[in-house]
Amino acid sequence: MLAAALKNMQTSFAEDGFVIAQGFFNADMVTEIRQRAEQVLAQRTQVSGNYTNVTKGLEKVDSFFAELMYNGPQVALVQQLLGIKPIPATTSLFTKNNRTEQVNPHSDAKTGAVIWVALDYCSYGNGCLHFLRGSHLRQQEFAYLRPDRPNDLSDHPDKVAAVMKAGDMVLFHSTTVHWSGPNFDGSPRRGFNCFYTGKAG
Ligand SMILES: O=C(O)CCC(=O)C(=O)O
Repeated sequence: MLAAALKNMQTSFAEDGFVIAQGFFNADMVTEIRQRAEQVLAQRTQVSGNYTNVTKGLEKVDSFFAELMYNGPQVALVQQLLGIKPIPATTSLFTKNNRTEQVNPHSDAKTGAVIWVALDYCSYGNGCLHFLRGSHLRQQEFAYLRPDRPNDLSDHPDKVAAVMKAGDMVLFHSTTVHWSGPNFDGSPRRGFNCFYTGKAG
């Protein structure tokens, strides 16, 4: 990556709390992630908490995901944005097949970063991710948010809809507030994430 492009990404990540790397994964890689993740989903016997659309721990079922989380091309970029070595934690698949599947505004953890890869075209119509720009710098203000509790931030002035094509990757601080709405149009909306903590232990 060109030094200027990296610098821009670092600035967005530091100031906004998230940044999108367009076309980070090529079509073959997207197909492989999709196929392998769908296989894990097909074998799944339990749902994750309240969520029918979240499949956690893909790396425990298919070592492809462990390899990707530990050694994928995103790891170096996460390190360059975070400024410290990311510690891999877990991977998940997020589907969104019906209007009731939403993830309410929340942040993921107090340290580290997350990458979320679009496996389909994701827009407002099928429930793309939304971010609250700069919220990673205002943690106290948003500490009340929980993913399983509705809180409508759709009119918040700092809201950004992350419209993404398959293969685009968004990187965000674990403290950045994000959510995803319902799938209104019923088109596939799959996302794969890797969660990295900022420190060991
Ligand atoms: O894909 C989604 O709908 C939610 C993703 C999310 O909350 C996350 O990656 O932490």
